[in-house]
Amino acid sequence: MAKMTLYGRRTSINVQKALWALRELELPFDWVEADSAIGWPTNPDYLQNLNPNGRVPTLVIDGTILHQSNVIVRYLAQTYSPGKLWPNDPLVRALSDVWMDWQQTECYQNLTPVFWGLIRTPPEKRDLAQLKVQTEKLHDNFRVLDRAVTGKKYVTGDTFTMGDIPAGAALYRYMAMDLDRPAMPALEAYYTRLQERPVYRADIMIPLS
Ligand SMILES: N[C@@H](CCC(=O)N[C@@H](CS)C(=O)NCC(=O)O)C(=O)O
Repeated sequence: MAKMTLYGRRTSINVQKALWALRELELPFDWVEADSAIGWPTNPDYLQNLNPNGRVPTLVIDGTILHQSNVIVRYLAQTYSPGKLWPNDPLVRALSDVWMDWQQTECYQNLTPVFWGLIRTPPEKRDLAQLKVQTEKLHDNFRVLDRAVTGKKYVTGDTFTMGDIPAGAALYRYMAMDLDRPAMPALEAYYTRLQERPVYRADIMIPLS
């Protein structure tokens, strides 16, 4: 078994994806809490030796350094969960990838400003007009996911795969923020289904602020 060390902080959605994959697969790893232990993101050693982007997560595997949360999830799935988190059928795997990339592109570009605007900005400093526009776009993103999981248990069908990890992490944020969400029954059922997983409840569903 490779020696793995994850650098991150629990409140980061990108770290949560890596953490979810590691814990879902019950893999042993060392955890380095970025804020307290290494003074992220300004620590020169971290920038120099681990992640020149100054971001988390970083996963070190037997001395090899991986950045990019979705890459980390894919690596762990392929290495430790072939045929399960990593679908063997290339087309099903591509479908998992669709939802991983959806989270990181379509969804994230709206989730980030809404999350920062609502959760990390004090009420008196919020740009409400801008927030309203971005929130509408975010609802549209999740309408897309709602359609995708209609008639399905998970994003690719009946089986939980790596594609559910980024989408599920983003979904928690969407559901946990105080937003006037449109009714999306399939999305709500999917969210309930994800909550059957102990790791989701323990590591993803944590207080937002
Ligand atoms: N594309 C990267 C993005 C990583 C990222 O943006 N991480 C955030 C935390 S969620 C971060 O480190 N932010 C640093 C900053 O905001 O200064 C990934 O998926 O890992």
